[in-house]
Amino acid sequence: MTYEELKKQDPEIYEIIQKESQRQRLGLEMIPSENYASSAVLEALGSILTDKYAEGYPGKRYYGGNVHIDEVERLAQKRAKAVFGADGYHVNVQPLSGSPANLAVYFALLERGDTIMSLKLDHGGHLTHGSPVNFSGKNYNFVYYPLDPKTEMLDYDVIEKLVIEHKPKIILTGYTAYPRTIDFERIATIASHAGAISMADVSHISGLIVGGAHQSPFPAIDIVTTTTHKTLRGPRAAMIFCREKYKEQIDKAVFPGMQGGPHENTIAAVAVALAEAGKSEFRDYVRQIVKNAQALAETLTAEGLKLVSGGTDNHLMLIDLRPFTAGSGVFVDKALEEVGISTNKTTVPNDPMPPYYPSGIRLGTPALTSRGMKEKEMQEIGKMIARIAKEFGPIELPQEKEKRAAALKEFTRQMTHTAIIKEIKAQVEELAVRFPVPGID
Ligand code: DSN
Repeated sequence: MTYEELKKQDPEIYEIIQKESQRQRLGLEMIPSENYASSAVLEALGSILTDKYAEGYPGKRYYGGNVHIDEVERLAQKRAKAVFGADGYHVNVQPLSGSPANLAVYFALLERGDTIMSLKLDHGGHLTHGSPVNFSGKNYNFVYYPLDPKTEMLDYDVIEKLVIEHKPKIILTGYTAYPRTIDFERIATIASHAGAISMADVSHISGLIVGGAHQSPFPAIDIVTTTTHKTLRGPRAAMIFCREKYKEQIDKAVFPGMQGGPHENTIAAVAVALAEAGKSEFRDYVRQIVKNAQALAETLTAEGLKLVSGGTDNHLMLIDLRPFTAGSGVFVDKALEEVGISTNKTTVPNDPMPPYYPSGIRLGTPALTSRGMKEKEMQEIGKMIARIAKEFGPIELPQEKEKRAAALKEFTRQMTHTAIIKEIKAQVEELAVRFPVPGID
């Protein structure tokens, strides 16, 4: 995009976008939930469709002039069902993002106080999967299943036992920090034996599902939510697939239940991304994401780092820093940011530390794969990450909570001047500039 008019009209915002473009070019984006949308997706997102109000659904709007908007939304729905192979499902493409999509499902199908079963949050669940500080945890009775303490993977026998004990109305699968394959059919069978609704939040792996690199939740799971901006490479938005029998409840929960006017420019951009995901190149792309993740995981392990569950089957992995010391995720995350590698600090299963000062680092390969990087680059990057983790992972966080922020500030001040940071930052830039950033270059 050239931003010519923006440069003239609003140089301040233009300059910020230029600085962010440069940060993206010179750095390595390894937050597993981030990616680069194509120029075509960005053009649809920045189109005049943003000007239209369209409360309601195609064929039944509360505003006039929606003849073409209806075409956009119907096309997005048709493409969504086709690329996901979701025959027999209805899809709502209006949720503004992943959290409202999940909340709309609960609002549609549950009464306040009803029971939902989901994965423990420090084991990989999302904020909207029952965090006590989130709307979900405040309004519904979440009960949790754990990962197996030895394998750090799902144990379906334990899930089944807990479902029989707690009788949830919804069993939720699909996670925000789980590096292994999910057996959707097994979850659906457990749910159906218990008379529960099965729900999968596949936000992280939806691109892998479309590209055939992960088992599909269709036709086993009753309700499937997904964001559209992660492995799917669309704009920031979400969709809800549901069996036809839930269509009315889900649509009513999204509008008028939780949202007003849908963002039809975003829905158009979702449609463009879905068309891109339907191409054969997308299958190659997602397979490369997984190959890259495996190459990265192997390098990190060979360098002596511990990964949660010992590796990955998908696009992400979690470094467990507890073998160095618990709570050092915040230092390693800061040091990686300083060299230009964006990851995020995260809790690891049974983390003794809180989410802001956790013991792990979550990272993934979707964005780097979109830039065209392959296994060779993952090996180089893995060695850089391992050097940082080994250097800064052993730094101890103060026991006293009130001293932690100051310790992080002092760490940041000193770390930026160290030789290792300067050396790796130069290596990162040298590698990054060789690979164009989609949507920018
Ligand atoms: N924030 C997203 C993630 O990083 O996984 C989920 O909402």
